[in-house]
Parts: sequence; structure tokens; C-alpha cells
Amino acid sequence: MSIRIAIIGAGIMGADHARIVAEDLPGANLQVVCDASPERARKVAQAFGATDAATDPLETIRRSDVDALVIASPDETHAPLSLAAIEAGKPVLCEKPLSQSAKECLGVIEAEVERGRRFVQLGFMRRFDPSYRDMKAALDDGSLGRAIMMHNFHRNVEAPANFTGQMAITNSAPHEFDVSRFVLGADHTAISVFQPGGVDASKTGAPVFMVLETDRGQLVNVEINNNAAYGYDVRGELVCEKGSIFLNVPATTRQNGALMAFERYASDWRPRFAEAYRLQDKAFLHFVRTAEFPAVAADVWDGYCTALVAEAGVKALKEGRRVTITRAEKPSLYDR
Ligand code: ISE
Repeated sequence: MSIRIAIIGAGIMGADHARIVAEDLPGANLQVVCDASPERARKVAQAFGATDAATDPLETIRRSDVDALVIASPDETHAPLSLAAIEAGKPVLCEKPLSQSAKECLGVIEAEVERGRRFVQLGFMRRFDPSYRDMKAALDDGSLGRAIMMHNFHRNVEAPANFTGQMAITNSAPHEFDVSRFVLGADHTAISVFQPGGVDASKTGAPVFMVLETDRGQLVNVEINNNAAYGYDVRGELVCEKGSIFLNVPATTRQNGALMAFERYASDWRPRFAEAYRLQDKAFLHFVRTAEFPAVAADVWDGYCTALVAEAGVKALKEGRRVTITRAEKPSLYDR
């Protein structure tokens, strides 16, 4: 029987998940597209042939013709809607971040622990990206020795109107917080945040530069520049004792002309991470079918760890000092 999926939130990511469910996930049916705006819900539902459109997320979660949810509504709704899905006993693929508050993440952890199983897969899709997966595999095979540093660049073309330096830490950088934990198999213990001279942290797209420390002694740096102008550009290099591993950006062509060769940049993250999103959503479908949590996917414990780093990062930026990070005890449900 096909799995009936409802998408909550029909913005840029909700529409992308609707497309993947409708066109790229055999065995899934795009059942409902729900959005606070009825026009937007209808438009995305029509574009991808959903059975229905709706405006109330809680009603949508409880519908008897919905087996699983994709939550792609605004960040502050992720934890409350995940809780409602857990309450309804339905698996969820929830976009990142789970919450900007580590305490709120603990509430979701508690709800899963009470029910004795995981329901929420978090949308940290870079864990499924072939280039990060190869980076991790190369580290894990041991031939390059111990990892000592990880460099990360994350650039968007233009920041949305409300995007401050603080949001760079709470909305963009969680990808690097999560993927560095995933690749290194380590937890972050401290964060320092810097901004280039003359930058006003409250301004749209203000860049931030972070240095994180891990419990294995590694250093991780993260540049977030949401006003890079030239294209969507995510880069990373893992430096090990005997060599390094650099992420190659997938490019289908290289153009030559006027004594130059060049490759195209995407205008946002969807083309760069298209395969990661597809593999992530495919893993979610398998999770819904079998209740076996996908081996590489992020769960709510990972979401909590990331929220702790983001909270510490915001504090480090505000107070201009290094902030240490301590975690609650991990419930055994999240042991891998
Ligand atoms: C956005 O919310 C995303 O999740 C994108 O993947 C990321 O590149 C962008 O910086 C975020 O704002």
C-alpha cells in the first residue's frame, strides 16, 4: 500500500518536498499540502497533483488519510508540530532546525522517550550528500590518520530581508554544526564567534566566522556569508594527520570562452543538494514503512546538540567571548 504523506508548509522547501514525494518517491502518495495561505497550499497541491489542500496543520496531522508528515513550515513551528505528530503516533520528516531553543528540543526528546521510539527524522540533508558521505568514509577507513581540523564555507547569494548575523548562526550554520559532528563523530565543546571589522551584527546578511572545539580536540571553522552575491557556494575540507579531503561541488559542465573556463553556481541550495534531499526523503519513506530509523539521518538528539551550539554561538556573538557547551545526559533511545 502506498504511504500517504502530508506536507506542512508550502514555501520553498515545502514545495521541493512535494515535488520529490510526487515525482521521485515510488510508493509514496502526496496526500495533502497544508499552508496558512490557502492560495499557496492550492497552488503547490495542484502543481504536484496532491489529493487535497488544507490550511490547518494540527487537523492535517490528525487526518485518518495521512500516514506521515513532512514539516517545512517556519522554524518556530517545527518543535510544536513535531510534538503533535508524535502525539498522533505518526512519523515526521522535520526541516532543520528542530528548534532554536535547546530546552524545547528536550521536550521533543522526552515525548519520544515516553513512547519508547523515534518518530522524528530531522532534515539535516547534508548527511545524505555523496560528497560529505565520501569525506566521512575516507576518514573512517583510517588511511589519512586522525582528523585535526575541518574548514567550512557556507555562502548564499543574498540574505532574506530579516536575516541578521544571529540568524546566520541559528538558521544557516546549523548545517555545519550538524555535518561536522556527523563527519568527525565528535561533539562540540566550545564556540567563539567573530565578525569582520565594521560589520553591524543586526544588519541583514551580516557575515559571521566561528571557531568550534570538539571533545576529540579538533578545531572546526565555519564562515557564513549570506550576501556573497556570486552564487550558492558550500565548501569543506577535512584536514587529517596524513592528508586532507576536499568536497568537490557536483557540476555537469564546464564552459570555455574568452580565454576562461568556468562552472555555474546555483542560485540557492536546492540544486547543490538535490541528490541529498532525494536520498533523505527516500530514507524517510523506508523509515515510515519499517519503523527502523535511517542509520545516517539526524534524530532529535542531534537536533538538540545542534540547538545547544547555536544558542552558545548567539551568546558568544553577543558577549564577544568563547562560550563552552554542556549537554544533558543522552537517553539510551538515541544510542547508535
Ligand atoms: C536555509 O534555511 C537552508 O537550510 C539552506 O540549506 C542554507 O544554505 C541557508 O543558508 C539557510 O538559510
